[in-house]
Amino acid sequence: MKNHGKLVIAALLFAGVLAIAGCSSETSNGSSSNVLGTGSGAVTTPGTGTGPSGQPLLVRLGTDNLVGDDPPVYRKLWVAIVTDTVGNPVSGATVIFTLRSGRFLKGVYVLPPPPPFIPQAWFQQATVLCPNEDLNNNGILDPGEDINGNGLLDSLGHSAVNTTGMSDASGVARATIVYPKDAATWSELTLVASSGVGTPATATFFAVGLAADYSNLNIAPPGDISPFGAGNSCADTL
Ligand SMILES: [Ca+2]
Ligand SMILES: [Ca+2]
Repeated sequence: MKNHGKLVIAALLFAGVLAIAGCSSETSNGSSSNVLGTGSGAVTTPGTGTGPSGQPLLVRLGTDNLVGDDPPVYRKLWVAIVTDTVGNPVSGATVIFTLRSGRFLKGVYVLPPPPPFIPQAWFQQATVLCPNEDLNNNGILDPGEDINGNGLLDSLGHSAVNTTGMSDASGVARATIVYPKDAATWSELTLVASSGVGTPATATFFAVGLAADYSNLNIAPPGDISPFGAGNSCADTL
């Protein structure tokens, strides 16, 4: 019981990080609406590679606080910055993008405590943070990996990314990650970017949601119940 309490507290603290908000008026699909993300909490590692003429490259991943609103999916834009070893852009480098699924949260969204509590938006009440079942990251269910016993790897299959991007004159190659809205804030992803031969750059984060989708207290937000369940154990699908 004591351990369970600690888990809940840890998950709630983590969820609090996800609830950071900002403002914006730009979208990726041309429409004009609030596209504020709910915060990424991303952890990134730089990468190395080789360019079109075999020269050594540096590759780093980054993003902003926006998310494209294209119901029923979100489109989250990341960029790989491709430079030579002294920071000058390298154009025409092909960057290969892949996605790995990570950990996932169970829980529900609840109404916020009354004012003066802020923000007055749907509040993520996570019950447990579960490990990625794909222990060896091969995308295949291997013996011993199905912790919750549903015959599937969790949390695979909630997102997609374009296969490649070409760096432009500023050294920018773009990756658009698409996922259904109800996976936002519950699923962790790792974006991997490689170019030529080297160590790929990575960014690990929980899929962000659009703040406006969580701000109307009269309308349930997407993923009001986590697609992974609302129980407090990683050993079942409740
Ligand atoms: Ca596996
Ligand atoms: Ca499973």
